[in-house]
Amino acid sequence: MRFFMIFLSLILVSLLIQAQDFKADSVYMRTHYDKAEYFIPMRDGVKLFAVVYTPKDQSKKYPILLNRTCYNASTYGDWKTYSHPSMYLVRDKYIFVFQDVRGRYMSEGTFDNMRPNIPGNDRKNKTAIDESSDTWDTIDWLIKNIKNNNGRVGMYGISYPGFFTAAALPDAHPALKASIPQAPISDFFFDDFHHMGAYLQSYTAAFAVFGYQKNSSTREDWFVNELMRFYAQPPRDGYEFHLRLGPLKNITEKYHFDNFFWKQIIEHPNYDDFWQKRNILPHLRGIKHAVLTVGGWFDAEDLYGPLNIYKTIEANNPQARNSIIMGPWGHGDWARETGKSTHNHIYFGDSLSTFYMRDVERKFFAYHLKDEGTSDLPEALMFDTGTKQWKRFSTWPPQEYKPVTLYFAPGGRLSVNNPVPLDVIHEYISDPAKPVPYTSETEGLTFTPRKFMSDDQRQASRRPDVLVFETEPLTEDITLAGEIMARLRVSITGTDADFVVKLIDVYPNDHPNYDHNPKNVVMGNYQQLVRSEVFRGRFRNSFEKPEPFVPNQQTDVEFPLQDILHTFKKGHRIMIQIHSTWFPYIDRNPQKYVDNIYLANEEDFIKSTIRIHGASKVEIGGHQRLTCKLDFRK
Ligand code: PG9
Repeated sequence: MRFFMIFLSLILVSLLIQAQDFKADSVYMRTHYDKAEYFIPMRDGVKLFAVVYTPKDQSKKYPILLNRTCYNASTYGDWKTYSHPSMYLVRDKYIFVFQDVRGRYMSEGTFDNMRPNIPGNDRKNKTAIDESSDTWDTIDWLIKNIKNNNGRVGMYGISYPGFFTAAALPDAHPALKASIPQAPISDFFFDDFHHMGAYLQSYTAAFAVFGYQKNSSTREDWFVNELMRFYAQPPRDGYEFHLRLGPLKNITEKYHFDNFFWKQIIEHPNYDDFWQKRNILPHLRGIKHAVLTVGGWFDAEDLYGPLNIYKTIEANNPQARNSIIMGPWGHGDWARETGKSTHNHIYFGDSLSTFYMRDVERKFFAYHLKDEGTSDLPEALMFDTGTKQWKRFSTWPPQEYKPVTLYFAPGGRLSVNNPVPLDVIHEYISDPAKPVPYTSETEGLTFTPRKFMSDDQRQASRRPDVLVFETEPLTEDITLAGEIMARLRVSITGTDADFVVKLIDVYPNDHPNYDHNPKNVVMGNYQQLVRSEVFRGRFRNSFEKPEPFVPNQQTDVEFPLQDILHTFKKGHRIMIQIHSTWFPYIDRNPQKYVDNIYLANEEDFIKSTIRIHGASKVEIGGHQRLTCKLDFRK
């Protein structure tokens, strides 16, 4: 008992120290830095607002760390947001600059979501602007006007600020020496608002933040009233709320009738020029400085972005020092330490966010911006979400593990590397009136979905409209690492359909529960989601030119799921689930082809029998990139 009391008091003391540290850190910023505000002129005359924190100790020169944001620079540095820098950077001393991007909060100009990049060689008009030019002009001004800087600049940002960090890479200012795009958005047709052409209905409330131009410079959120259309009396059951809402056109009539971004979404239901020119991937060329891309394996908002930004830079910029770190994190979790590192019900280890902030990010900037320390960062520092260990790779996708192909055998058996007869058929009836829930729990109205990425899938596997295939308990560990490609051979009785493919780790019956979970979260036989993706079947031949299905005609539907690094341990089972609704994470496909689902009517929503034929498979891993007909990840 005495030992227990000592142990308990040690825990309490460490928690108190952590809390004191955090409070001390906040006081530290205020006592060790001077704060100033500037309006920085861009090449077209528009002025962008920036908050600058400069170390009081002027005995030496410091690099500048720039964070460009659409989320109100005035609130950064006061520790209300996790997008500000870690305390390791604050104590190491930098000149911190937080800037409202064009059209947001205190900055002048008009906001444009994922503003299209104008390639440098196309920039005939010297006052033409984009996020790259705004960053170039900002850096140039800072270097010339902020005293005591050492002439080097680093950039970082999480999520949309991660996009602004990535968008600064093309035609970068020569003073930009180190960039850390974190959960960066790369393309809104594959990140955030859409996944493979399907709309994320779970994002519907978020449009309020991005769909209204402000009338004047402000430090306050000007879109609160529009946000309150959803949150004045927040629905406690998001599934019920969205189901009662009916077709997407009711969102336009009831909520977003004056939202410019929603209008753009519904006027561009396909991957047309509006979306293609907002894709930053094709512009990630000519990069000469160090880039570290950060992502979370369970990031429900931006997972496509970090993986494809890293791979595109790797493919197009042999001379760039380009690396990636992927941890067992949800969106932005690496920037806030919670002690135990968990994602929803799953425990992955302790202080993994501190490891990132202290041993990765801090060292990266110190090395590239201050010539301090060493850069022992590997090409890819990836967390195995099965063994719960960090692994270092010289390439990603890695070459250390054998690729695996999974086939769907009769009786719900998942066949590993053994094809099944082509005449095998599995089928289910998909009913948009009773869509498959995307969470095992009742979740209120989300701003964006998060917890489900490692959630228990037992509630889905027990439904008749979900196909389930699983192996016998594994006789040895098997590591699946790298890319994933679903290659389905389907036929449907309707004329359109979505396809959801999930890779799941089925725990053994005797797996212990985790003490951070409520008692009702039983980890025995837990079906942990490892990776999942939806594909809107109309885009199977082209994201720009959708096509209806011919009823009952066998058709190929191929699409990538995002990468993984997961060891399925001995005694666990590998499971694949396939279904056609995933609600309200994803909007319901009417399953009767209509030109624009955002305009569909109630009567367009029909039941459909979905058949998955024997030629279907899921390919996982291997060093070679897995390609398919739609090579949109340029
Ligand atoms: N990528 C995240 C997001 C973008 C747009 C809507 C909602 C979320 C983010 O910037 O947090």
